Amino acid sequence: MKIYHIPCLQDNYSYLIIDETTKEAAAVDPVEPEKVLQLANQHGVHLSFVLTTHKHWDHAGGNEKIKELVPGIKVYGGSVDDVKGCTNKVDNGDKISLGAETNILCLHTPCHTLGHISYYVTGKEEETPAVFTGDTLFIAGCGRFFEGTAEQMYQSLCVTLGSLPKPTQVYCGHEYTVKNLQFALTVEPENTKIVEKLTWSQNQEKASLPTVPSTIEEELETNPFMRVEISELQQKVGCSSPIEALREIRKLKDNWRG
Ligand code: GBP
Ligand code: ZN
Repeated sequence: MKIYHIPCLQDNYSYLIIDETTKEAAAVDPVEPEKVLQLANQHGVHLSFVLTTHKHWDHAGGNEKIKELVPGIKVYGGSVDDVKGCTNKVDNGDKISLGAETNILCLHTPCHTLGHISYYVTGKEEETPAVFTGDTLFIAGCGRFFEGTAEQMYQSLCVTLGSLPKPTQVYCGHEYTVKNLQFALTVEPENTKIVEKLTWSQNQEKASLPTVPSTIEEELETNPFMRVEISELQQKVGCSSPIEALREIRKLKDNWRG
C-alpha cells in the first residue's frame, strides 16, 4: 500500500490509501474532494470508498460532494455518529478490504465524538501497518472530550490504539504537533524525546513539511495523554490513577494558552 497526505482547510489532513497491485484507492476524511480526486487521477487510481473518522464538518463535510463527483462511491462511517453522506455504517471490529492486498480494521475510539472510528490498515506481510486516528489521537496530543469521558478516552487511546504494534504509522486528522509538544513539555520538562521531537517538528513546519506520520512507539514516548500509566507522570499532575491523570492533563490542555 501507498499513503499520501493531503493538507486541507487550515490544518486538516485528508489521506489517499492506494492498493498498488489493483490501483484501487480509499480516501480518509476527504473534506476538499477535488484535491483528493486530483491526486487519485495523477496516480491513475480508482477511488472505491471513503473512510470517515467522525461526524465533524471538517472531516465529513466533503462526503456529499464526493458522491456527486464519483458515482457509486461508498462512504463508511461510525454507526453511532451521524456522518453526512454515510452509505455503510461500521462498528468496532468490522473489516473492509481495499483491492487485493490491503485490509482495513475498524476500531471504535469514542470520546471526541461518541461514534469516532479509527482505521487500522495492513498491507502485504512485510509492510508496516498504518492507523488513521482522526481527532482521537494527534501527534503528541488527543482530541477534546466533546462527547465522552476520561474513561472512554483512556480506553480509546491507551488500550485500543496503545496496544497496536509499536511500528504502526500514525496518521492523524490535524497538524497540531508543534503546539502539542510545547504543551507536553509543560507536563514533562525533562523528557528529552519531547525536546528532540519539538525541534524536529519546528523544522518541518519551517520547511512546510508535515509531521505525519508518527508511530505508536513515538507516541508512547512523547504523548502525555498516552503516558498516563506512568506513576511519576501521574504524580506530576497530582493524580494517582491513569484515568484521573488523563482527565487532569486534558483540563490543563483546555486551559493552556501556548
Ligand atoms: C489549536 O490549538 O490549534 N485551533 C486550536 C484548537 C479538533 S477540530 C482547535 C480545536 O479545538 N481543535 C479540536 C481539538 O480537539 N483539539 C485538540 C486540542 O486542542 O488539544 N472541530 O473542528 C474540532 O473537532 C469541530 C467541528 C468541533 C465541529 C465541533 C464541531 Br460541532
Ligand atoms: Zn473533530
